[in-house]
Amino acid sequence: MGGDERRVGCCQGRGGGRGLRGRGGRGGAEARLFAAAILAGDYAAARGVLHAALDEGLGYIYERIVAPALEEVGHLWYENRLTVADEHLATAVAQAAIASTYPRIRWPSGGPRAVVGCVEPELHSLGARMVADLLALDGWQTTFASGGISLAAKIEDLRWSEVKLFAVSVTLPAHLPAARALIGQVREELPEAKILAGGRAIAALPDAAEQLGIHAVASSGSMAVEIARGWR
Ligand code: B12
Repeated sequence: MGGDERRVGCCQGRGGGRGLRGRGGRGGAEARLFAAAILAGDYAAARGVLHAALDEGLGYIYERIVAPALEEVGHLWYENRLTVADEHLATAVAQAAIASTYPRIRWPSGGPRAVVGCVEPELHSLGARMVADLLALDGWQTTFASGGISLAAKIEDLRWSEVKLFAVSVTLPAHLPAARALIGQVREELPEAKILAGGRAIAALPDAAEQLGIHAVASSGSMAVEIARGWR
């Protein structure tokens, strides 16, 4: 890949995160192995790391292995040590490895309805996916709206009146106005629903819950699960 390509990636944004430095213990070692596997495009190795840790639960896999490994990818990208193509490959391999664990997980059915996703045009959907999966494992009937929640388009098929929890993920600060607008719509359409938000842009916002007019913010999927238990 040429030098120019290196300059048009995530490095245009701010903040590379701390990557894997300083992360010890079992999770740290697994995160390092997983990072090496996804950066090498080695699906079998990436899958192997996650399957070996499945007994610890999906929360452990997401928060101790996958998230720090992706943070490391972001860090290398930020430092111009990866191309955009490298980053895309690493993300794709990580997503495929995560998906390979799904058939081995016993997913509960039924439960109160939750909708989780990102506001358009946010493409950072992995964090939202993790939150959706952990809520589903905790007994929420979860709809993952992927990289774009459009109320107008989804109002029919999601049976909004039954939605008890609406969770939105925002990574880029530039997407906060769109998130604010969506939240306003949800509050109007679903006055009974609890609204939760998270993601990098939310974490960087002082008094995010107050500023956005929502019920709570959380910095991880497991924290989201804890908060949502009080709303069932
Ligand atoms: C993978 C990735 C991408 C992929 C996303 C693929 C996908 N399907 O998600 C692609 C290639 C699309 C991408 C694109 C871009 N990216 Co990018 N990307 C990343 C990377 C490497 C990893 C993100 C990730 O998945 N992390 C793992 C997840 C699990 O972490 P998380 O989202 O924070 O989620 C956790 C918590 O925040 C929380 N959470 C998240 N959502 C929610 C929601 C709720 C309700 C709750 C309760 C909790 C919660 O729980 C999660 C689990 O613990 C990061 C680096 C990094 N340090 O994060 C850069 C990064 C986020 N990207 C960045 C940038 C700049 C971009 C681009 C603008 C690049 C460009 N020039 O085009 C575009 C923007 C695209 C868009 N319109 O959104 C910057 C953002 C800088 C900033 N301003 O903050 C980063 C930080 C890289 C950097 N510079 O260091 N990116």
